[in-house]
Amino acid sequence: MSAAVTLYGASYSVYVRAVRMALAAKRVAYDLQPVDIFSAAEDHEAYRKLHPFGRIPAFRHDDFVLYETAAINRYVDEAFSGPALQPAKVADRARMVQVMAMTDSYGYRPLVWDIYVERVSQARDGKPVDEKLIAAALPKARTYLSALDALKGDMTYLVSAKASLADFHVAPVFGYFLQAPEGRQMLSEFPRLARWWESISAMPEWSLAVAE
Ligand SMILES: N[C@@H](CCC(=O)N[C@@H](CS)C(=O)NCC(=O)O)C(=O)O
Repeated sequence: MSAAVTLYGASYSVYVRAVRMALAAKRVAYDLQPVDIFSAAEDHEAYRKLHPFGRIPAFRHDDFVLYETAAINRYVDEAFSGPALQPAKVADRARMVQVMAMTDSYGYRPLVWDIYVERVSQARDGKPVDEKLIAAALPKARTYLSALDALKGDMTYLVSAKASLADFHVAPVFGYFLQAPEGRQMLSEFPRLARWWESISAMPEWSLAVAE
């Protein structure tokens, strides 16, 4: 019998990983239905019925279909028992939403695409590396890390003393950024974020999220 919960996507995707972290934290069993959105060989026409914008992930719980990671993770937290993944205090919950939105708007592109993909993935595939793109992304990445560091302050996790959906949203972005030497160098400028990365990447949720 298939699980009531299906996550559509690929294990390499930062957004799929964010949802897998939440599902792991809530101990929800799920099927990971492979959708390799970047594969030209796959026909994604059927998938577009689930996600009209053709991004991953999409999510199904029985008959309920949802896309957009922030919405999926909020649903996962509220629909299933287990530890609360959103802070109890109104202000902390607002911070959580802020951190997730600023990661989407200002972090994902420079850290993952402009720095990790150019420096690590393109080089690994023997493709030309766009040094200008990397150089232009570095100040954007520093602004993002600086803002994240200021919001986190001395708390253990990004928006409260406990890991929340904000941490699960950001961790996969760091997971790629830190594979680039520029990412590791920049993190060393932010010791509080470096300690956060040590904590979050040691969580079983992280290992489960990146598993093939
Ligand atoms: N806003 C979407 C973003 C999802 C997204 O951009 N996923 C990437 C993979 S990490 C994707 O599907 N990219 C395919 C493309 O850009 O064509 C969400 O929150 O789920």
